[in-house]
This record gives sequence, structure tokens and C-alpha cells, in this order.
Amino acid sequence: MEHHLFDRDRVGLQDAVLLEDYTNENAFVDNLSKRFKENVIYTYIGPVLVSVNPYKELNIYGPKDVKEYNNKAFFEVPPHIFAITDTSYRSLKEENREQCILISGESGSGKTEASKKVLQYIAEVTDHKGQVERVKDKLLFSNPILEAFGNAKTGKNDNSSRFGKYMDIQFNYQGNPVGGNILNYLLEKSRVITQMPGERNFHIFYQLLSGASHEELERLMLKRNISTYYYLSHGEKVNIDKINDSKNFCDMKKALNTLEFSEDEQNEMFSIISAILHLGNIGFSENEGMAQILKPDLVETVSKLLKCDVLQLKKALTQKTIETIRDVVTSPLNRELSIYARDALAKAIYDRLFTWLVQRVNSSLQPTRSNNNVVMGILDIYGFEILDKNSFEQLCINYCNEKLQQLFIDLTLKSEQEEYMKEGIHWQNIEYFDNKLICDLIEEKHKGLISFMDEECLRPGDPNDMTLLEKLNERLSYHPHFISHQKADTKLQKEMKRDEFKVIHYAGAVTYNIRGFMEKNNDLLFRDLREAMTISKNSIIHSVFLEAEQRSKKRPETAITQFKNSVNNLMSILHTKEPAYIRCIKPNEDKRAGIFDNDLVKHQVRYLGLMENLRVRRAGFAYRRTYERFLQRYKCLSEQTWPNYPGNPKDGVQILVRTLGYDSEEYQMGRTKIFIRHPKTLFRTEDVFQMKKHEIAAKIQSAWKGL
Ligand code: AD9
Ligand code: MG
Repeated sequence: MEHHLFDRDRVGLQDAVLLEDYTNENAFVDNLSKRFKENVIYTYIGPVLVSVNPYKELNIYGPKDVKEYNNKAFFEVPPHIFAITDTSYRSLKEENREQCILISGESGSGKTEASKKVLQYIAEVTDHKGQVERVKDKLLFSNPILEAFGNAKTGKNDNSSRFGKYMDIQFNYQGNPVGGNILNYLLEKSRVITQMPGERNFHIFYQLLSGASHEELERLMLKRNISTYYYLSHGEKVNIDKINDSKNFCDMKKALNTLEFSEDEQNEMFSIISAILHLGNIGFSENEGMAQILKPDLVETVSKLLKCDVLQLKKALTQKTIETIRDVVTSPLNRELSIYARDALAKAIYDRLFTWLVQRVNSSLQPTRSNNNVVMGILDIYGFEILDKNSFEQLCINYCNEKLQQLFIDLTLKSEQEEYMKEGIHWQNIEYFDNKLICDLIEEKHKGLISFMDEECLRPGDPNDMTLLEKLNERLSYHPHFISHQKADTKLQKEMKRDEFKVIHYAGAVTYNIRGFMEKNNDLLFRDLREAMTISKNSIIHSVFLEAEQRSKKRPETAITQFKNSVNNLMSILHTKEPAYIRCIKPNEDKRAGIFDNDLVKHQVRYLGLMENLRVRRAGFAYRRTYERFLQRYKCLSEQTWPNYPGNPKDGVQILVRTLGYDSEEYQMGRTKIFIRHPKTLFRTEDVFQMKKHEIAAKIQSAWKGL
């Protein structure tokens, strides 16, 4: 028997588009809540999948489930991530259209798990033969590697991704995976040197200490005890975690082997990790304003591990060379600057190691033949962020989300328009909020936030955070989405401090604190340290520092400009693809199953722009179905179509619609589908249908009795 929107998982509405009042946030959240309480975590907004993190294993991802969704029409099975993936995969395979699956949501909402489910589904429904299987293994095993180096325990998530990730899966003409490619964004490198209470450094440090063999630790000159290392403990006692680092290390090593990392490469990687731990333990004292290294033997250890010159490293940690027009001047660093230099080096090394790792994974994922491949991209990227204190990083993240919203609007409206055209429906103008205004505020050349930040970084004199803020306030005050401290005393500014500015994003107003903007944007690593690394004999270190050096000689780019370029590059990649959306929501702050915190969910619904999604979707027609499907279900509602309509389905539906007395404003007949504007029309039809069904059943029963 055929499934239908109303038949399956009767909890709440499968599709929020059918909500009577689509502007009512409470009704939307109630619907999610009702479903969540019955362990139904997936709901649609038209083609968009909303997923609420269950925080427990649900038995809905097994082989049986894969089979249930394989090759099924999207709306005829209950909402599921497999349905989204299947639809996307089929469009790729059958119509040769490039796909992208865009996953967003805040930390701990289930993005990374969702991306793994997508990959799992693809892996299961494609061929299980030799080369294809090998490629799939590599794709799957790239996860434990990147997670070891790019994920960490935070207050919100024990396995939080501290980088944005876009992964392409490449398919051949038969629809089998033949390769992949990963792009990474904005690793949170500050975590290498410091973490909030209760949080951890990147997994790899703990994995190495607890999982490496005795001999390996000896080679790396490491002790197993976490408290030994300042970057992991900050001089405090470290709580033992539930995380099984030793097993994860083992899995990660296996993954490295699967991706064909050589023994040498692995040794070099772990030498670098070890060097960072030792580096963190180097302390400084100060004598007459000059820093002195407290444990010089540690510098020796570091230089052994990094295969660089020990004297040069010592100098670079305590001196600074500046090239002026006339000559080269070396001056000593004080203690504070030496610590700064040490930490900057640790961050730079780790950040570049991570980039190298992604490139190395990519080289292993390259397909042997690259022509005629079709791509499905999966984007797992931090959602819109509003913290108690918002800084440079939040501005980057929120800027990226503005761009994604822009893409969403473009692509959704485009696909609506395309469908109307294809179906020959009269085009309706859809009203929506276009956030281009906000994107421009941030990125417009010579006029946007980013340009002013860069200008200030490059300005001679003494540019600092406060002069930057002054400039922003002066130049951007006219903009309706920029609120400066000085701007008239309306409700929004009241609680603002002198070192803050506010941007009204599409998902809400965010107050940013300017402190640290300049330093983070400059992302300075003293030249002496760069030079010491460039001549390292550790081939990873050598290559990543040399590469950066060559790039920066051409044109030094600030951190925000690099980010802007990579975001815009991502947008142009995504623009050419057919999108599918997964919006992840976390139900409570405590990582607990079964708890649905209404207010918390409401916030996310707002920041994910879900009500806006719904509005755009409902601006046209709430419901559309092919004539065959519609007729199949409702044919009993007219004597002319029951039990079978001999003519073509479109005429059958026309008869039905007339019998049901649809208002002419209420529907349109396309080439292959009927479009219904309001859900209530459909509900009324459904009610009549349910009554009729019972009537018929009763009739049949009494007929049986009469026999
Ligand atoms: V972060 O922005 O990287 O900090 P994510 O990626 O959104 O975050 P993640 O996918 O890591 O969150 O999910 C967090 C945890 O929620 C997981 O470790 C699981 O314990 C749990 N989770 C998420 N999705 C599911 C699911 N579909 N079924 C069961 C889940 N548990
Ligand atoms: Mg994640």
C-alpha cells in the first residue's frame, strides 16, 4: 500500500509547512516537541530537514532503515536524514546534477553525526566491490583522523569540531564513489595554548599520551602523565575523563594506515605534537627587561623533535629582528613578549600541521580518473553564534552564516521559480527579507567592516583596537544594521559598553567586543621564529612554513581577509550545486536524553532562521503533489473517479477539485502537479477522506455480514 503524508508517524505534523499559522513560533516549536517526546527527531519544512539531537542511540539507522529509504519518493516515507540523502543521491545519479548537503546548527546539535549518517547511507547503497570499497573506507576513515586533530571536549560537546569542514564525494558515471576532497575552515588554534575550565585541548594530545607505546613515548621524550604539560593542565590537577583516548588513538592510527600515511609521516606528525607539549613547558624569567629561558634543555628537546637549530630557536624565543629601510635591528624581548612568541609559535605550528593533514588526506582521496565525475558536497560548519562575550571568531562565524542564508534564499527562490516555470504556474513574487544588506555591511570593498579592519591593521602609527572601533563607529553609523555605542539612545544600545559594537544579523542582534580584534586579524608570528621553522629538517614543518612564507611575500593577507576569500570560494562552489538542508537543534544544554527545553529550542529556531525558511516556503504554495499521487489517495471522494478513473490523472484531479469545491484562488494546476496554497484546504480534503474511508469500511463490513 502507498504511504502518505498523513499515514505514517502520526505524531504532530511531518511537515511544518502544513502548520495553520506559519508565523507562529510557538506552534512550530510545539510540533517539534510533540514529535521529540515520541522519539521522532526529524521534521520537514518543505524540503528542509529539521533534526533534534536525541542524545541517545535510536534504532533508526540500521540496514533495514537504509532499505526502507532506498529509492523512495521523498514525501512518502517519514522524514529522515536517509530520505534527504537518497533524494540528493538520486538526483546526482539519474540527472547528473551536482549536489550539496548543508548542515548547520549550534554546537552539540548533531551536525557532525548527521554528516556521518549521510556518508554511511551513501556507503551502504553503492557498490561493495574492490576499488569502490577502498575509496569508501578512506572517506569513512578520514573522520577519526580529522577528529583527533580538529575536535576537542568543550562545555557543550565532548567531541566538538573546532573547525569548519566541507567535504566533496566524487562519483563516477555509475554513481559509485571514486574519490573525495576536503576543505577546512578556521581552526580554533587558541585552544592549543589555553582552554576554559572543564574543557580540553585537541583530542590528539591525550590520545598520544595514553595510547602510544612505551617505546614511542621514549622516542618523543614524553611522560604519560597529563599534568606534566602546561598546555594540557595549566599547572592544575587534571580530571580523568570518560573519553577513551587510548582506544581512539588506536582507531586513529588504523585510519592513518588506511589512508596510506607512511611510517615517516606518522613519526613526524607525532614529533610535532610532542614538540608543542614541550614548548608549552618552556618558562621565562626577566632580567633588566630581557627575557631569559628558564629550562634551556627543553628548548633542546623541542629543537630535536622539530629538527631545527637550537641556538636559532633560543634566540627567536627571546629576540626580535626588525628590518627597516636602512638596516636590520635586533632587540631583546621582555618576558611577556617571549611568552607571546612561544604561544604564537605553538599555535602556528598546530594550525599549519592541521592544514597539512587535510591536504595529505586529500592526496590520498584523489580519484585516479578525475574527468566526468559528479560531486556531492557535505558542509558541516558552525552555526550562528551568540555567546556572552562575542569576539573576532564569532564575527567570522556569523558572517559565514549570513552568506549561507544568502545562498539559501538564492537557491530556494531559484528552485521555486524553476518549478513554477517547469509546471507552467503563474509566477508569484515571493516576499522575504534579503540579508544582502548585512553581507555588504561586512564584506563590501572599501565600505565594509572587513575593509576597515584591514585598513587599520596596515595603517602606520599606532593602530589598536580602540582606534579601529572609532573608525567603525565613524564610518558605519549610517548603516541600519550597525549600532555603535554613540548612536542615539534607543533600547538596543542601552546595555552597550564603550568597547563594543553591535551588528543586527538576520538571526538577531549580536554585540561584539573589539578587544583582540587587531591582534587576531594580524595573526603575527615573529619573523625570527618563522625563519627558524623554515629551515627545519622535519619535512612537514619545513614545507608548511616555507609555503606560508612564499605566500606572504606576495601579499600579506589578514586573517579576516583569508577567511572572507575562503567563504566566497565556498559560496561559488555551492552556487553551482543543488542544495539539501539539514538544520540541527539541540534540545537541552545538559546533553541529556528526553529533555526538551522550549526556550532553548526557540532560540535556535530563531538563529537558524527557520521561521524565515518557513515563510519563504509558504509564500508560494504549501503543498504540491503529482496528479497520480493525489488522485490515488482521494479518488473515492468523487463518484466519477471511484473506484478508478480511466482518463488521464490531471483530468481526474480536476474533477475531484471541482467536486470538493476548491476556491479558484486556492490551487493551480501545473503540468504534472497540483499546487495548493493553504494547508487548511488540504486538511479539509483529508478530513472528508477519513470520513469516507470509514464509511466505505463500514459498508464493506456490513456487506460481509450480509453474506
Ligand atoms: V560542534 O558544533 O562540532 O560542537 P555538532 O557537530 O553539531 O557539535 P555532534 O554531531 O558532535 O554535534 O553531536 C554531539 C553529540 O550528540 C554526539 O556526540 C552524540 O552523542 C549526540 N548525537 C548527535 N546526533 C545524534 C543522533 N542522531 N543520534 C544519537 C546523537 N546521538
Ligand atoms: Mg561537529
